[in-house]
Amino acid sequence: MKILVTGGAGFIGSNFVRHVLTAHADDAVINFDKLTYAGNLENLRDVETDPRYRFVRGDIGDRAQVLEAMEGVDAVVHFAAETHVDRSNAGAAEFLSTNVTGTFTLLEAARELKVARFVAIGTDEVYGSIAKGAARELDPLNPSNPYSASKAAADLLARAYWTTHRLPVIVTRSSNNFGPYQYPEKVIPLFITNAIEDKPLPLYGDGKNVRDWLYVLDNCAAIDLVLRKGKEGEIYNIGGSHEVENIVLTRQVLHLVGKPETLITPVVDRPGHDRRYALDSGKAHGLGWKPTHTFPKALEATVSWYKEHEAWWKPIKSGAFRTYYEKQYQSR
Ligand code: NAD
Ligand code: TDX
Repeated sequence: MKILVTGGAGFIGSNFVRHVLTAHADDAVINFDKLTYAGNLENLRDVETDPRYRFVRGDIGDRAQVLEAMEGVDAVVHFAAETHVDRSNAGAAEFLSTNVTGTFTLLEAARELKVARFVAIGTDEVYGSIAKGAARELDPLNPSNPYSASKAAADLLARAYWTTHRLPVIVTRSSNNFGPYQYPEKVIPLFITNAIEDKPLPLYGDGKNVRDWLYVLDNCAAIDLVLRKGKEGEIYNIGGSHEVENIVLTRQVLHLVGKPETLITPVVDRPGHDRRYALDSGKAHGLGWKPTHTFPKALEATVSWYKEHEAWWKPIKSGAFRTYYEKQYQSR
């Protein structure tokens, strides 16, 4: 299978590219990525000489670039997005252009080229905050922030291309991922790297917001299965089934890094901060997928990875990046 992966230089995308090249000897991957602040070719240094892999720098909103890259592929797996909630709260323009218009451009191109499979990577955030129970695929969408609203728009647009045009679209909605190569603005890599550097861990609000954590390699396995065995026009929730309060997670990170809890620093809450996400992943389980990594072991492996890969994250955390979270920290 020849697969066009959008956003393959980002966190989940790069793990997915590596997964496909490792698991499927006959597959080829084109990684189409704009290389925004979140895209990093270091994430795939180990595969860049593989003859089955090709990188194309391009913008999913650019029709000509998209058509050229998509020509002749069997499937599209679409990860490319603006992904950080705090950034979307500060300014949402890029979220709308990439997540909504960019997805539209890809869907149009896939329709024109009659691509046989289009997997649109969505998120549990589209369901909004869930006080009790777990979201199922056909539950109403209720996004709270500009990021999740833009993802909901993309998700609905992708589904409309199935309903109206019979473009063979499948949507996955996963819970919070963690693991190697995650940009250190997201809570787990931010807290691990801050702890390593003896810097404060800025915990939003009362620290009792709950996220359902999924190891990135388990998500890659699920997406791969959906790509090959999923049913056209369907949505699949992909949850880790491991809910943790942020304060508990923060203590676990500090324990694994070997740093004191005095580094925990309460800061003002994120506006519109969703209290809890939870997914019912029964449908994906029915397809034959289950997470194979336990949360404690996966978190330990992730901490070790960041300890061993300072050369990857230290350059990212220098310069302009620092001002972003320190601004929040100072405003408490
Ligand atoms: P990321 O921010 O690490 O990477 C995004 C990638 O997309 C980067 O390589 C970036 O350069 C690229 N990109 C951005 N705009 C582009 C454009 N206009 N054209 C081409 N490439 C562009 O993201 P991630 O955390 O790996 O998330 C990947 C996908 O999974 C996203 O669609 C996100 O909404 C979804 N998702 C993420 C999580 C999570 O916990 N990280 C959970 C659920 C869903
Ligand atoms: O400094 C922080 N302090 C803090 O308390 C940061 C960055 C986060 N948090 C809290 C907010 C959330 O309750 O930690 C939790 C996780 O925050 P993020 O890592 O920003 O993730 P979240 O907002 O849950 O969104 C993530 O999961 C769904 C991804 O960024 C999205 O791309 C994905 O769709």
